[in-house]
Amino acid sequence: MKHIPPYFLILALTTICVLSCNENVQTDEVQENYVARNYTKQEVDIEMRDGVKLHTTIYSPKDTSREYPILMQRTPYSSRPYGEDQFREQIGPNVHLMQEGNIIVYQDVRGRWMSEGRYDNMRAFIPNKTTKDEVDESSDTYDTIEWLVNNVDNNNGKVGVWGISYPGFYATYATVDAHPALKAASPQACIGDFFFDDFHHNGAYLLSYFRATSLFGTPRPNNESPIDTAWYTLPDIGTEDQYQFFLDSGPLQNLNAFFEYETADTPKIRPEGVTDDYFWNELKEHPNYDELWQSKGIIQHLKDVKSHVATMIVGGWFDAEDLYGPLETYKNIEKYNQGNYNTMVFGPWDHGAWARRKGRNAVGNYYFGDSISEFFQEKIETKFFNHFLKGDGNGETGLPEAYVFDSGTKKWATHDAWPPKASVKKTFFLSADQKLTKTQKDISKIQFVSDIKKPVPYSEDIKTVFTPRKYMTDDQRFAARRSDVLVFETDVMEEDLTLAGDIMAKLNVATTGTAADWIVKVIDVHPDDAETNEEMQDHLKLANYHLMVRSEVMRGRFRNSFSDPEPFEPNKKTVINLKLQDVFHTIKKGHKLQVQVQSTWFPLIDMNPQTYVDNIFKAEEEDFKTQTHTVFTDSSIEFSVLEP
Ligand code: PG9
Repeated sequence: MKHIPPYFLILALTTICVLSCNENVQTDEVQENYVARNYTKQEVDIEMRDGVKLHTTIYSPKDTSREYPILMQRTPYSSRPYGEDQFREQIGPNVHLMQEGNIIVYQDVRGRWMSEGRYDNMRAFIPNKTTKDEVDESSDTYDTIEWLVNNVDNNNGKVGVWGISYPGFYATYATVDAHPALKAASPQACIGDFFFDDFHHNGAYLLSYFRATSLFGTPRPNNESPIDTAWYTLPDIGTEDQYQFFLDSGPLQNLNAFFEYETADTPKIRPEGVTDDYFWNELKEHPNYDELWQSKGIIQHLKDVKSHVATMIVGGWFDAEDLYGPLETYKNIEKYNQGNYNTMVFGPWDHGAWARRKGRNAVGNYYFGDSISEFFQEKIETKFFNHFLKGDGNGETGLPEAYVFDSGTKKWATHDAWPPKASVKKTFFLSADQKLTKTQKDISKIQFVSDIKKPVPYSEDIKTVFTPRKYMTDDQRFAARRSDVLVFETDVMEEDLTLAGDIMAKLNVATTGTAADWIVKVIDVHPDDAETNEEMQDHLKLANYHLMVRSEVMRGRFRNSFSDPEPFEPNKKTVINLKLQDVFHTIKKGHKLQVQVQSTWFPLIDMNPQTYVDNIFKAEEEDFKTQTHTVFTDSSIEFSVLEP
């Protein structure tokens, strides 16, 4: 064999190794059939303490020469594909954790898909259980982990859980009365409470979630029996023009027909024999924050998370679905469990975008940078799980308390607390000349007609969606030019202003009616020389782009209590305190800070009749009235500002 200089030999051997053992080379992309070629799959029905069996899929590395931790996701969205010869293209929280080798587990939660039992949408936690029949998602997780660590080959006795959105809610739930083998939990965009996440925002119903309602509200045909194909149908409103459809459909009760379930003589779109109440009924029969909704929230149960469970809460600053959940989950674990390893990561993402690998990270029209999700997956998420599941788990991860992306400067920052300890409250006043000023000018008032026949669209680009997402960074110039949207704007910023933390709108308002919604939007007005990016819709330019940074609604009846609503007294000056979820955004020098105030936001949320009725889901056509609203200029907005 011809003498080959050693360095060529090394190069050749290295090349051969990379080509032949590329299975274990950390790569950004997933090779075809990677899972099938590197993992075995088994499906088991694990018996819970009450005898109900939950369908559980276990992917184990084919390399049995070493032990692995277990990474589990519990989901209402199915652990399919079903069948031990059917494999997902990718498994686990990210491609790195898949390629390194972990035992990856997916479980259909109680009452969903192939698991037995009765589903309960956001099942309430049962504290201090005393019998085997008292079961919830905490006990189901505990029993599942107990079975896994005692029955799955090659596991190292350590378990991590992760999940995005509803699976994120189950990941949070796992930390309550946690199994001792649970060492790491990453609830991501985790639902905290359906009265403040997803279906409601401060009591206003998200009409834009209309189609998603049946996903959770339709019990399986035989309820308790497993099923491996979707049994629900999403209501078909027959048009892409969701604004016009819901404007024409009038009061919410006109939508009941979409949710009438099967009876002997009126077969509708529901499976035969469905008799249970379901989610639409819960929504329309419980318009206030009553025992039903209160019992379903998980945030209240985060006062005793055991210190053996490290938590990393992940969210997106532009997540339209679950912002309350991850922020309140992080803050409450931090508040009540001082000694725990509890951190947060918030990036410039919409719902779950951090789990996707798209190179360019943008939300709707707005571009934030390249490979931000990839950075999170490789340098943050993988490091977190490996430390606590494969490493010494002493908490020295090298990761900060808060890894947060400034959506204004488009740069990551780290803080040892969230909100940052250096954040201070800065108040801006809404003045009659529609300026946003640091000092309060004369107390006067601004009025506008809130026309129920011409509600303010929530976007210029309203499509019939499963849930709305892209609007969170939409340009707000279309709204600014309407007479029923009040605009308050600073002069051009002479220096950067970094907003870091929550925002409190302290409005003084009145209405000629007896009910009203109040919406506040915080906007970063770009200069005329801002350069447009490729994600921008054709009719838009980044020059003068009114980037919505945060928005929120307060259904006025709940201004003093979410459980005990009350009407407005016509024409009486009334206080509305509206908290907007945290932001981390620098209004850069040369930009302007703008606040918009309006009373309709359609059909993101349902139309307020503007006449007080006990239950808007049962309001009649004649209850809906155009009214004149007033904002007094002693109203103010309190920002959390990070001083340079
Ligand atoms: N939180 C998200 C969601 C819940 C309910 C309806 C639609 C979406 C999610 O689980 O993705």
